[in-house]
Amino acid sequence: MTTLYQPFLEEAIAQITARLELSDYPIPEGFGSKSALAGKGSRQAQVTTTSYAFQSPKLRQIRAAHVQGGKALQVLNFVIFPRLNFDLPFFGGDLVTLPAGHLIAIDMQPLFQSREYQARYTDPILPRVQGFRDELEWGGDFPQEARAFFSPAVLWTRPDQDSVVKTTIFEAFRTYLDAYLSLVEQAVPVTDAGQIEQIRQAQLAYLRYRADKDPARAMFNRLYGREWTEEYIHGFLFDLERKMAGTAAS
Ligand code: DBV
Repeated sequence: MTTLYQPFLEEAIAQITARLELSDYPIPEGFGSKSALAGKGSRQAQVTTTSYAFQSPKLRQIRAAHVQGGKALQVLNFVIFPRLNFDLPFFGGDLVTLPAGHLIAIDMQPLFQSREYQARYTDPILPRVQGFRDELEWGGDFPQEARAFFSPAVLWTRPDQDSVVKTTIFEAFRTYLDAYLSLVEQAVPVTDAGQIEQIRQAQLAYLRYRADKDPARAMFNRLYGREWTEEYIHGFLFDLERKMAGTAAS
């Protein structure tokens, strides 16, 4: 069975387990694992989406959605949402394999696009990841409105070969996450109320964008229906607004 991104998931869990004080993050009932049959006739295949979620003292939610549907449908979407009293970037990994090929986005997604923010959160990363950016071709068309949410260190590429995913992309993923966890280790809490409010607004803008534009929505709708999909997106994948409506999220 093809599970192209299983080693990525295992690498991520190994790194966060080794470097963070982890505890479980609740996954709503019915969203831990979901399966459906997709396709017709001899092409029919079971598609299973498995969810993973953790938290740590500085990170509000560390979560993964792993879609496994055979050779032509594999996805690992792995995102880290810092707590609102840290101005850390998000870690965003979108590793996607569809019949048309592979699509890879990995970045430390910034809260702010200022030069000062880049100096703290992009400049230390770039030297470690520039080799991968040079080696892998730019993935082309990129939603214009998404640009605000990416850093100058983004890796965006559409490799032709599985072997590139298993080698170079794997090394890149490992390196970005390792660099991100170093930023987390060094991060100190923000105490200024005005600054915390700016962080909150920036986190909400990111979250709303991702929930509204989730490129997986059509796929999930087809597989599991609309009701399940909207609940998965707003109740798990991008849950900050719900959590803020409940209690004071931090
Ligand atoms: N993307 C997600 C989640 C996914 C997921 C939660 C659980 O945010 C999968 C699954 N991404 C996914 C799939 C596709 C993409 C594409 C299935 C293919 C959609 C398709 O072709 O049908 C980065 N992901 C993409 C694309 C980009 C990203 C730019 C191409 C989109 C397009 O062609 O329109 N990651 C994505 C993104 C942001 C990010 C837009 C914005 C902040 O962090």
